[in-house]
Amino acid sequence: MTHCILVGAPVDEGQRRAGCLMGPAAFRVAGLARTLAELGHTVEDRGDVAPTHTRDQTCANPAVHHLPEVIAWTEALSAAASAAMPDGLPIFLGGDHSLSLGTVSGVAAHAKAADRPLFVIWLDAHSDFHSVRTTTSGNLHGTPMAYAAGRAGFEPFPPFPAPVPGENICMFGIRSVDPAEHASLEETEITVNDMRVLDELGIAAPLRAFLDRVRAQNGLLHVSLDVDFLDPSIAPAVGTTVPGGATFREAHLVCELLHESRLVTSLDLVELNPFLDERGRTAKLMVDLVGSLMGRKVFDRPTRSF
Ligand code: 4U7
Ligand code: MN
Ligand code: MN
Ligand code: MN
Repeated sequence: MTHCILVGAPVDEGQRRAGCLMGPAAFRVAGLARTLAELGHTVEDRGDVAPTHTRDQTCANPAVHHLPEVIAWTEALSAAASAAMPDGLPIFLGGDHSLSLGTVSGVAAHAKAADRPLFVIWLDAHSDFHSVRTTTSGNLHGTPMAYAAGRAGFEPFPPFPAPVPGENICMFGIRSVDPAEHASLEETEITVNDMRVLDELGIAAPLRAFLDRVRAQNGLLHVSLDVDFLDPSIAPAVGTTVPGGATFREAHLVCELLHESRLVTSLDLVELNPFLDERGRTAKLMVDLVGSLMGRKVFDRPTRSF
């Protein structure tokens, strides 16, 4: 039994297609709390975070938009995340992926205080490895993984509390990487399991290998699930569709293995744009995946020793 803490993060300013702000409401309507309760967990809904004030920040890259708003969200969500961590397993309901600038900050601050290493699993079509300087779209939802890794070029943002070492970061589902992200990723130890890797090896072997490392180091594990990790044919409610994504079964297997590991300590659900959904199917699929991540299974398997 886990104490699950729902934290709404209706962030829309990290990209240009309005609608992600309705995400937290859609997750609630799709039955997230009920799904968790039916699995035997306790659920506490802390409502939606709201940034209190914006300051007049600027940066040298003219493409960047909504910078003060995204910084204000980062500060508010970082505080909400570090406050929730000691109390249970926070599930952050997005909101676009710029919310992870804040959630991973707060989780990293908590990990530092607890003197435990932080590991991050990034389930996404994109690597989100731009800095504020390199982004050409100016959409800050393309930057959070670089911020958490301590990459340079985030000057207007608060310094990241405890950068996550590259060896502690593992990406899955990647199939859209911009040249500047590519160059920068090459200089890191981050494991990028792109779709080619998943096609050849399947998702289980590389995921287990990473989970083994988290366990060996008694790490905290943050999982960030972007809707576009999934193939757009099963998850249409997203602004940045990229063909060739994870299938229904692959996504469920990831979640089942994550549950079996018992290692996950925080979770982002991001980029759901309910305005683009078809009768709530994407919201329902995401809730279903959380169900698998939190213990729903058809049969008990003898737990494989990791
Ligand atoms: B998401 C992109 F150019 N790289 O920077 C950019 F392809 O959170 C996409 O993963 C970013 O959905 C996608 O705008 C951010 C683009
Ligand atoms: Mn993303
Ligand atoms: Mn993405
Ligand atoms: Mn997106």
